[in-house]
Amino acid sequence: MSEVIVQPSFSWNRIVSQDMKVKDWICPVAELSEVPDVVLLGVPLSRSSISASAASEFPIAFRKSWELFSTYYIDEQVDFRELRVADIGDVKMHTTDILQCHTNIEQAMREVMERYPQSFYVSIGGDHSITAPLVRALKEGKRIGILQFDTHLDLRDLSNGPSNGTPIRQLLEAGVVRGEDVYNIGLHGFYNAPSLIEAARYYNVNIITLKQLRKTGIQQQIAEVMQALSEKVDVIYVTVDIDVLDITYAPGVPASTPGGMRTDELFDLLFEVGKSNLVCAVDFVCIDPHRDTQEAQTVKAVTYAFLTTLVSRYMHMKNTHGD
Ligand SMILES: [Mn+2]
Repeated sequence: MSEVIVQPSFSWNRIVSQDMKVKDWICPVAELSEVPDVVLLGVPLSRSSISASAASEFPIAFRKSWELFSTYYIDEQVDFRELRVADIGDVKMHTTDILQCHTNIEQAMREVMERYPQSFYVSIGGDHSITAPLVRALKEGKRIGILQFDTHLDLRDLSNGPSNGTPIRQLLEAGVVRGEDVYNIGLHGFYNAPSLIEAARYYNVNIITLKQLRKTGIQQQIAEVMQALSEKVDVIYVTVDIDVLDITYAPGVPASTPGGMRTDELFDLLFEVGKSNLVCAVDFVCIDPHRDTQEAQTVKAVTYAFLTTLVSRYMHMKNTHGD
């Protein structure tokens, strides 16, 4: 059917029962008769990572973790199994050619959007280089806001070609996104060179450091960012570089650092983000399952973050439609 989307090498035997697990709930797109509310796309690329990474293995590790989670969310006392989530498969990658991989990612995202124009898109990386082609596909004349959770600005110049350190720079240089519409949340410590801070100033990228976020509070900070974005953009793309988490919480990330965010903070942030109608897509990137602990603590944290985004979205949909 598609030349750039392939079926994943792993899928669950789904069992429908009262005690539903996420593995029984998310289904291959071919098995869903209705239009999905959410489309899941695996983007297994990690050749473009600056640090050696097996992030290309993450989409499968992510799918395998689904058996550990229920569709019932106790914090809000809500079961969100009626949200229709379809797994469309993985972007087909070229073995060595990164630019070809990026072309495939862009085309795959376009195909997903053409088939399901009203759905919410979740992309599972892969390293952070995948965000540039994903956002390019979304463009179509729209003004796009980017909410980026990251320990880095990802504004490296392109003299060494596209990598996981360049996606935001690429989008700014190509005029796909304006710097004033980019909000980076989570910078901390000693991990961004002065020239990159200068680039952020040059492009007017909005920086909210982790310290500032903690001072303002998660609810208020996200409300402020969403309010500001709603006055200028048509849609919001959320990109979650898991290296935003502290190394203790996310050992399975090549660039993870001390002094980062806690998992509960990321979950709370994504719960707030899920309330916005403007948010149309999210990606989770830079997780290397081969570096993870034996208990897969990083993989599980991402699945939790993904589910938190969806449950918030589901609750918001229910409230908006009143049924
Ligand atoms: Mn990044």
